[in-house]
Amino acid sequence: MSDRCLTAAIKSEARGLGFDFCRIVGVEEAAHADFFVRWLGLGRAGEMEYLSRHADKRRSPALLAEGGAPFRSLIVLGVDYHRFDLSPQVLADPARGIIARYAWSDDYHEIVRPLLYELDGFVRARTGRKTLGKGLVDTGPVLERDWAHRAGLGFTGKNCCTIHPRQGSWLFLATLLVPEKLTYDPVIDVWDVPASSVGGVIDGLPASGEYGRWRLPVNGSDTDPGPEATCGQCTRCLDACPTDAFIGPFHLDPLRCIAYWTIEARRPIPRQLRSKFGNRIFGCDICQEVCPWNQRLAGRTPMLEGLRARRERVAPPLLEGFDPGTPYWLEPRAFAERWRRSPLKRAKRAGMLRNVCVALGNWGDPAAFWALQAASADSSPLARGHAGWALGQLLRRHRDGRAASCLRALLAAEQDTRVREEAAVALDGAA
Ligand code: B12
Repeated sequence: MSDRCLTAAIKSEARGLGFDFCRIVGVEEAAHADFFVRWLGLGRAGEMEYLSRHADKRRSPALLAEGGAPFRSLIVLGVDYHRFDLSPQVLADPARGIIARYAWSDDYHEIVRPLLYELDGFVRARTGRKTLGKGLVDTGPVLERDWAHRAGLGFTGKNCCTIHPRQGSWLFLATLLVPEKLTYDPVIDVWDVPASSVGGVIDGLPASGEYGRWRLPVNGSDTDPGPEATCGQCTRCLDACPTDAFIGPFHLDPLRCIAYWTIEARRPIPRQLRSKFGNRIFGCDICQEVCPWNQRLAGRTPMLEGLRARRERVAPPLLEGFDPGTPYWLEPRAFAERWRRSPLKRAKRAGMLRNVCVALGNWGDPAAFWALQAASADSSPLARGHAGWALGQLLRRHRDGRAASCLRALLAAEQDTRVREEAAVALDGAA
């Protein structure tokens, strides 16, 4: 089979397996490997220690071949996960906890990874290769957005996200490395975006008629992508971030990012950030929700069954998980059952209870008292500490005597120094 036929067969198979996008590039050095090293050096990875491993492989994915022939081709795949948008009323309802879109379905890692190996099996069946390719979806040392950009699957926006000019940025990325030489997609430095796909004039972006040929900052520098950057002068994502997590375009500091704290971090959320989290209890989509490239999308049904949004995972009422009938924030078994196959499992029950306490504190309604009282007696010090903070919010706003007694009781009985400190600060702050 010629390179060209094999490439066409792979793309058609990828589509058949449920991938929305498939572009192929030759393996070379990652374009922003140096930026990544500097980013790590600034301590941006926080608790995500896995990011500092295998620096050489992250720079040169060819090195990921273990024993077999070196990888020559990188197949970049995209799965569209845009289902529907939440109404502004739901988004702003402080009594609900908003979950990031990517987590509305079952865990994409578990669904997409086997498909990568199915795709690899398809290639092996045609080439007779005995060794395995390497399939990665968020799971290995590959700068996935760099490769998506390089392969022309989308461009990197100022919010760091890979944006497809027709589908927006609600995309999962995945890569499959194989030793076969394939026919590579041309590097795109001029996108052909039909003016009709852009709904009217958007502030800071060129008028729709100007979209026909819109240059990518393929050779732009880290700090100055130049006037031809695909985000134009638009800075909505940078401006909308409630925690000011963007140091500048293309540069996020996770230690200020709601997604980092609510998904990855096991430590307490810094007190000065908590009030800015609003009702986001797992991940955050704000820098994508405001992006003009995401404003003109129609919802769609996923090709992959497992990636269907499950309504009960979108914006659950904050108090639901404390109800004796559905105590999923309080009881490990109820948590495991309610969030089976969900990406929320990554934060673990204690991490989720921490996040929910922050949202309850931000809601600040006296109705949250009994839930916070239960959380203040939880087995996890992380949860107890954040319950203390949230009780402090009730006390501060409503002079809620129940909150004050609960905090005093917590302070009297607590052994953990951090939790004691939270309770003391909460009582002090309200004094
Ligand atoms: C660690 C990680 C995080 C961290 C750090 C994110 C970050 N921006 O660094 C945290 C926990 C905060 C996070 C959050 C989210 N993540 Co995340 N995350 C990752 C992971 C595992 C590694 C990313 C990484 O290496 N970060 C280090 C920084 C330096 O790299 P980067 O953000 O990719 O930035 C690139 C650009 O800034 C570029 N760059 C720098 N300067 C310049 C200049 C120019 C001109 C250009 C063009 C590019 C450029 O270089 C970098 C390398 O490519 C990837 C999977 C993977 N293996 O790549 C998923 C991944 C990036 N995450 C993903 C998702 C979905 C999210 C969230 C939307 C989840 C949510 N709703 O809460 C948010 C989005 C936050 C954001 N705006 O980035 C998707 C993104 C898909 C997409 N369309 O872009 C990925 C690819 C996972 C996947 N397989 O689908 N994530």
